[in-house]
Amino acid sequence: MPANLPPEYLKVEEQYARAKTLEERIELTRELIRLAPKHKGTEKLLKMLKQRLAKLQRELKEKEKKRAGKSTQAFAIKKEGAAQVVFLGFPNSGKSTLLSKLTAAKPEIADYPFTTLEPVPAMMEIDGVQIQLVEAPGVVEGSSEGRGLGLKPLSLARTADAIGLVLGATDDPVEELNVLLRELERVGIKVNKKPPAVKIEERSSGGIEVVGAHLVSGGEEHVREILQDHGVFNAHVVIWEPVSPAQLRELVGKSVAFKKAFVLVARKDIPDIERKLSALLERFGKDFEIIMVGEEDLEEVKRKIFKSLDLIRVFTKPPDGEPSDRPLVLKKHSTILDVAKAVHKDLARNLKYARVWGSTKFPGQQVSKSYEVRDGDIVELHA
Ligand SMILES: Nc1nc2c(ncn2[C@@H]2O[C@H](COP(=O)(O)OP(=O)(O)OP(=O)(O)O)[C@@H](O)[C@H]2O)c(=O)[nH]1
Ligand SMILES: [Mg+2]
Repeated sequence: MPANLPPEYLKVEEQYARAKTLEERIELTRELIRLAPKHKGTEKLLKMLKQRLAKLQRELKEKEKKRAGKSTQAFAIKKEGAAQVVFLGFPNSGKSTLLSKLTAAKPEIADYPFTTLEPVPAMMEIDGVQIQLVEAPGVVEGSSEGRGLGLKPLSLARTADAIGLVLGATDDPVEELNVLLRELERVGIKVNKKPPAVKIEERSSGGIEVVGAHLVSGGEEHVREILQDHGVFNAHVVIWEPVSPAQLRELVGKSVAFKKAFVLVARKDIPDIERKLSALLERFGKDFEIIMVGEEDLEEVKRKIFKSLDLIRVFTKPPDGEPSDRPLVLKKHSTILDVAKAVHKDLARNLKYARVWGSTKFPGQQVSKSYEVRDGDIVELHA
């Protein structure tokens, strides 16, 4: 090892030793190649680093190929209603019991693990909104590596709009949740974390266009290289906030997904429940909505599930007419223009203004297209 390596190099080398993901190792190896002094004494080192980079890139390709293959190991449930929520938990945690309380479904409930072997979809209605709940077959420690039913139950979490983590199979809810989160993490599902502020729109032609490339170290050229490494040659990329090249790789390679999640405590008759619940709240209360089933009435449970989806309901009304009793369901932070789009695209095109009852200062106040609507608003659109 040449003695005259600069301190920045040694720092990155340390980071490399601690790196967890292939994506991080690739980026740090590139960084080492860049930082290594270029002279006779470092030729061997550079050669080694380049070989390592090539090897890591091969491994990444292999991993992605495998992941694509694994999609055959996935359950798929067609989405219905305003959102799809998957119930994920250990076998015997009470998922089917919960589903039968919240919907009209009658899944088999029994006192042995893996009673449910196929996903069970069912519709839950709350305040005029239909939400699809899907019971996933049980997840166990090691599902991500093929134990139990393997990756199939976890695959449902990747496509759902939100995950309800059901606890109740063991006497230790904290440990139960830890295991579930670990299994999700291992298949690249990050819950209740903010995704990097990057939008990648693949196109059929036109090359790679990048807005905000200065927010990635290595700039536009590096962004292009990362996309091309993953077989993307035409895309419009917008970056709003600093993002590490490793994160960008994860996004482009679709090796991570960001999902909303909440916790459902399905059983309140475990020994020493009070103490265990407070431990759960202490450890996870900051990051997760923790819903106790049984303590509150079921309508309240449904309402909390709806709330954790970050959706809003808007009731449209014609001028001089009554508001519709079926709400439009939109994402939080939607605007008047989004409301119009949800009604009809022609209406969106010709929209001039709207009147709103609810979130505005005055009932029926006139607002512009960019006004952000709130849950429960009544909206009169004027074209
Ligand atoms: N004591 C108690 N038992 C419950 C409760 N909820 C469910 N059970 C029982 O726990 C067992 C498993 O319940 P299920 O609803 O079938 O659990 P599951 O999570 O769907 O199980 P799998 O489909 O096998 O993964 C059944 O015997 C239920 O009667 C509860 O709140 N308290
Ligand atoms: Mg079940």
